[in-house]
Amino acid sequence: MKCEELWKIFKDENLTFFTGVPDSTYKSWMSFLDNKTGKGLTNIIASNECEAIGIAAGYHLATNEVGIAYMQNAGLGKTVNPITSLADKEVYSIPMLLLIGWRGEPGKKDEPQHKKMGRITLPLLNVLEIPYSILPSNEEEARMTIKTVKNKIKNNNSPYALIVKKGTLDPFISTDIEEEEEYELRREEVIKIIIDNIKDKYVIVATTGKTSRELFEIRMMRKEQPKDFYTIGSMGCASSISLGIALNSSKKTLILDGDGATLMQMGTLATIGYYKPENLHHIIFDNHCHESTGGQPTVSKIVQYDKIALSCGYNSTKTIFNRKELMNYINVIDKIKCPSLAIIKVRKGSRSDLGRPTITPYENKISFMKLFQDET
Ligand SMILES: Cc1ncc(C[n+]2csc(CCOP(=O)(O)OP(=O)(O)O)c2C)c(N)n1
Ligand SMILES: [Mg+2]
Repeated sequence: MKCEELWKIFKDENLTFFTGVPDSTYKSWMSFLDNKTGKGLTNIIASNECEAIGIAAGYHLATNEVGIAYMQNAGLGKTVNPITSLADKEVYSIPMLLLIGWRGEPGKKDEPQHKKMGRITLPLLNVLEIPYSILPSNEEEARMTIKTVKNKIKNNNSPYALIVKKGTLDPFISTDIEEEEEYELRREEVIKIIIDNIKDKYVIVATTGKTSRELFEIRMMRKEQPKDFYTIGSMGCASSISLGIALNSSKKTLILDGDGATLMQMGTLATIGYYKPENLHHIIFDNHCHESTGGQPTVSKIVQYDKIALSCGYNSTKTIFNRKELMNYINVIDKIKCPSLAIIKVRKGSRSDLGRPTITPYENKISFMKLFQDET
C-alpha cells in the first residue's frame, strides 16, 4: 500500500496526530510524516516510547481525539508502565492507537536482538489486555480494518494496537529536500581515528545501530579480535552499561553513543555526573537524526549536551566540529578529567554495504569479559 493511501484512511478517521520513535519497518511512513508535517497532520518526535504514550494521552485530554503513538516493538516494553498505569481502562482510560513495527516476526529472518520481542509481541499485547489487528497491505482491507479499530477504540476508551509487518508500505520518495547542515566529519572515519589513537588503553562500549556495526567492521577489516561491546539492542543503555563497568573496574572506559540514544535515556547523564567515575569518557556522535532507522530527525539540533552534562556533574565537555578539533581532543584524551563528554558533530550517512556483527551477542560478551580477567 502507498503511504498516501494510508494517510487518506487515517485522515478520514480523524487520526491526524502522531508521536513516537522511528522504526525501519515503516521507514517510508516516517518519511511521509516528515514530508506532510504541518500539512494536515502533526508529528511530534518523541525521545522514547514511554514519552510517546504520555504525549498521545495529553493530546486526547486536550482534544478528546485519538492520537497515534508509533514505535518499533523494541519500544513496546518501554510503554508497559504508562499503558498500565495511565492509559489503561482501570486507570484514566485513555484511547489511543499504537502503531507497532513488528521486528523479529516468527518465521522471518531478523537480527538476534529482535527474536525474543518478535516472538512475544502478540502475547505481550494479550497480557496487557490490548486488542490488536495486523495492518493489511491492501488499501481496501486497511480501510475496513482501521475503521473498525477506530470504533473499537472509541467504544472501549482505551488503547488498541495496529501491527505493521515489514513490507506493508511501499517506499516513499520525499519531494521536500531540506537543506541540511553538512559537517566535515563522518562517523566511520571518526571511529577509525579514535581507535587508531587510543589503541588498547580503553574498553569501548558502542551504542545500538550503525555505530556498533561500523566499529565491528573496522575491527574485522583490520583482522583484529572484536574486543568491544556492541550494544545491538537496548537503545540508550550503552552509557549505563559503561557506568557499571567504570565503577567496577580500573579500565578506562569509552562510550560511543548516538544523539538519539542519549536522548532516549538522558537521565544517565545525571547518574554518571553524580557518581563521577574517574575512568569514563563519553562520546556522542551527533548527526541530528536516527540514522540507523532511515535518518529520521531527532530533536538534538536544539540540545546543548555539553551544558547538560556539566550541570549534571561531568568534569569536562567539548563540542567538536572538524578534524583539527578532533585531533586536539584525541591528543589530550588521557589527561582530560573524567567523567568527560565529547559531542562530535558528524554528517548523516553511512556506507551502503555496511554489514552487521557476525559474532553472536553471547560470543561478544565472552570476548569482552576477557578484557577484565587480568583484574580479578
Ligand atoms: C527502544 C527502541 N526504540 C527504537 C529502536 C529502533 N532504533 C534502533 S537504532 C535507532 C536510532 C538510533 O539513533 P542514534 O542514537 O542517533 O544513532 P544513529 O542511528 O544516528 O547512529 C532506533 C530508533 C530500538 N532499537 N529500540
Ligand atoms: Mg543519530
